Amino acid sequence: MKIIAICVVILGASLAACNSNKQQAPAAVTIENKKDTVSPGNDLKSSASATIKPVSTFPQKEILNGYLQLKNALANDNSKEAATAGNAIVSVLAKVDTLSLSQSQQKVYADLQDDAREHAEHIGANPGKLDHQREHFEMLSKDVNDLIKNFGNGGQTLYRDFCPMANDGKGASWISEVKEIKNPYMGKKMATCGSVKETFK
Ligand SMILES: [Cu+2]
Repeated sequence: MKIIAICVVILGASLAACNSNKQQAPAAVTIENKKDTVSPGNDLKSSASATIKPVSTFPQKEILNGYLQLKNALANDNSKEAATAGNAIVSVLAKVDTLSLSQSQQKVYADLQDDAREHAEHIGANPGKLDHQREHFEMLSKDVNDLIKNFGNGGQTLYRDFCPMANDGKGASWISEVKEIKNPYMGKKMATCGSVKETFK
């Protein structure tokens, strides 16, 4: 009981001191979280395995929803809907609260957030240009793959598909929520080109 009470006090204090004490607030919260979930004495090893667990405050499901909407729009050759989904991803990325993430997750997210946002922005800004959108989608898909490996699959089974013909014959991956191949790079003209390479359960 006492620990919980202290925890609440620290959390309250850090919220109140949000502006003046940005550096210390997240550290205090992190320490309390570790006390609750990890036995004392465990260090890097335990926090590394903990990063696989989804973070409730990270909008992973919303990011994935936007991405899958984009993927399906491209598979249907619907450039306008792809742009809408790209803009939706930009909005979700903008509201990620990085201070709520563990240190290792902050690092992962810091490495890809600018890149992912840029690709989503270009997709959003180019309705009518499917080829251009698909170029950015190829790079955004790599970021989403990294996000899944670090923040989980958002509670749904996902597949990493690969088409050797995409990306000018260099091959390209995408993430799908269905096992059936619906190729977002080739669109309707070659919808079933590709195969499942990895499953995220
Ligand atoms: Cu562009």
